[in-house]
Amino acid sequence: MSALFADLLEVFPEGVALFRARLTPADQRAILDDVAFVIGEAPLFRPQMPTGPYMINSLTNCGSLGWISDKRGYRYEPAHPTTAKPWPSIPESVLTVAQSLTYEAGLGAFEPDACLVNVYAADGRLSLHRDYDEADFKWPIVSFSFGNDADFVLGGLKRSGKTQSFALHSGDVMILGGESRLRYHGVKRIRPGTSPITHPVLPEGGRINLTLRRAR
Ligand code: MD6
Ligand code: FE
Repeated sequence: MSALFADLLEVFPEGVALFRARLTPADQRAILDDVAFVIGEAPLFRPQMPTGPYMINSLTNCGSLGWISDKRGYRYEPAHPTTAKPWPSIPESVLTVAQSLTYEAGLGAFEPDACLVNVYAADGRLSLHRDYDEADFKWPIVSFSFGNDADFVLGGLKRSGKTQSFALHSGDVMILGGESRLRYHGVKRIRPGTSPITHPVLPEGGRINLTLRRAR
């Protein structure tokens, strides 16, 4: 690629689709209203990792299954770990966008049964990982970003693989599917003061990420 265009054209591996600014600020606020409802029904919590320390970000879930972690391991559960109530359902506002963009990306139909809500404070981050707790990796994962920019790292199929870094902005929707479903990835840092929107559920200087999955 010529040096002139290298900065303008974003090139990603097969199976990665990044829909920049797909959600307008009004779309983003409407989805965050639905996220506020989810958090009201299923309060945010900070899970303990099987290795001992607590996660840096707080999280909750919607859908028939929700991702949790404790000393017994990482897994999907049908109920909230402290209220013991079933997770609220996935809001239509995100479900319809996730389904149409998966189709648009050429990755077929998508029937998610789980949506992880990750809430980053200003100092939030997420270490390099791959999403490996789902039953069938043929299903993609669809990710929505809200609030401040995240410095996202996309790696290879091995932890030691080559990485590329780029920002995820509020309103971006990213899909990891196909050959890239099990790529390592993480969030290095959140960039304060970059959010184009405000909303009561967005922490000061922070960010919210939703990932829709098919767990079973
Ligand atoms: C985040 N995202 O953007 C973290 N996982 O805050 C993820 O961990 C992720 O963006 C699977 C697929 C897409 C993702
Ligand atoms: Fe992930």
